[in-house]
Amino acid sequence: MGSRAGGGAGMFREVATGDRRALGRAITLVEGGAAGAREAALALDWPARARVIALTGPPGVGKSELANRLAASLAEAGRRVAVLAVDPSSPRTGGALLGDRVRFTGDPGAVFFRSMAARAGEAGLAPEVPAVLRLLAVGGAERILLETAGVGQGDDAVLRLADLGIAVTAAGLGDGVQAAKAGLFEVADFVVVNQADRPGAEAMAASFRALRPGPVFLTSALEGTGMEGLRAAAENELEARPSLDRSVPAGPDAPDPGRPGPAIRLHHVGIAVKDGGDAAELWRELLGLRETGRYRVDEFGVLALFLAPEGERAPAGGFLELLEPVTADSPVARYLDRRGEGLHHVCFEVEDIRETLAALAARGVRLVDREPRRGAGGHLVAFIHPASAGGVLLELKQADHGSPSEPVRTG
Ligand SMILES: Nc1nc2c(ncn2[C@@H]2O[C@H](COP(=O)(O)OP(=O)(O)OP(=O)(O)O)[C@@H](O)[C@H]2O)c(=O)[nH]1
Ligand SMILES: [Mg+2]
Repeated sequence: MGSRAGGGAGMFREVATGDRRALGRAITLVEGGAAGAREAALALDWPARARVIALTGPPGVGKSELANRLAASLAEAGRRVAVLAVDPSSPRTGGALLGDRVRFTGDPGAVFFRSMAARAGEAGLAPEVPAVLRLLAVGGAERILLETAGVGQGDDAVLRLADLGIAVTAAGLGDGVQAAKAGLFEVADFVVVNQADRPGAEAMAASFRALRPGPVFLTSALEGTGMEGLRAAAENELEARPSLDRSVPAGPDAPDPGRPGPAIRLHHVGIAVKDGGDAAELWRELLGLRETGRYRVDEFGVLALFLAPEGERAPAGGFLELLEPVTADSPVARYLDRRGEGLHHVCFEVEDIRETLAALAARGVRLVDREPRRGAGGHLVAFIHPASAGGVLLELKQADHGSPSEPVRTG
């Protein structure tokens, strides 16, 4: 595939030779908003060898330190590495390769470090980030570590730029697990509990393991422990999964592939089960379905496990949802008592759940919920009575148009 806009290769010809000063200058041009620079960088072809690992999480948990350690570990394993820290509080390194604490015995030329100011008050990522990533990739990096801070809305945007998303938190961060429920820690591929040298790290890692299906790592970036395991797992995961399709640039400038969505689509089929783990194993053996997320939904007294075909994190054809009751008065517990395991409900996503409920009520449809309730992942859902739906318990869910790469956190 050739460059989409002729200027890209020309303006940044030297970057592709691996010349670091040329790379530094190119990034400065993009960062400074030089005319045509961002477009030219975005027009460069993404080299297939280059993969992006995002490190994101609350301020001060040790992301920079961890990025340095991981970069050193990758470089010692023979990778060419770039670190891009998008962070106002990142120390200006003045060209230093790695933080002082990191003793690095590999080829000093193997790591390129760059920090970029995050624009104050701007939600999400600076629009320059996708262009700078492309320059780093063209400049020869095989692994690009992208560090960003934050826990609020829009943080998961960074995960859409990455082949592998790592959410970092730290022991002793009191509300860490609470914040995790908000989303970032659910959608990240890996969770790292850093500062394992401090009390409470093990317990925190255990709570994350209970909360999410993906791997959870304990590290001390200060002492350098846990790094080899993290590096090896990251490399394995990158090997196992296909590269992001970067033929269309992602990021703030990219068209949102989730909008506009269809007015209505099948989201999942719910199955009542006695034991979610056993049922997940059954479906894995039967059809190779994999768990993409699990949620304790107190509103309904259930543990909900979402399954999808391997490699699909937001299957267009819908999920399978396994519902295991966790309280005796859960509707699913009553269902199991009466009818045993089996099909429980079908869920469709709709554009505007309140509007749909009002329209159905106006037509005399029997609703279980007149007002939406909070289902798995905090999404708005409502049930329609089987008496009005051909004997099927029907769930409606407010569509959220998550990007295709983002697991849908819902029930
Ligand atoms: N005890 C301990 N301290 C750590 C560890 N990792 C980092 N720190 C310290 O925590 C502080 C913050 O580390 P950074 O790496 O700057 O954290 P950060 O997440 O990048 O912070 P921001 O970029 O400001 O969001 C520093 O003083 C580090 O030395 C660790 O594993 N254990
Ligand atoms: Mg930092």
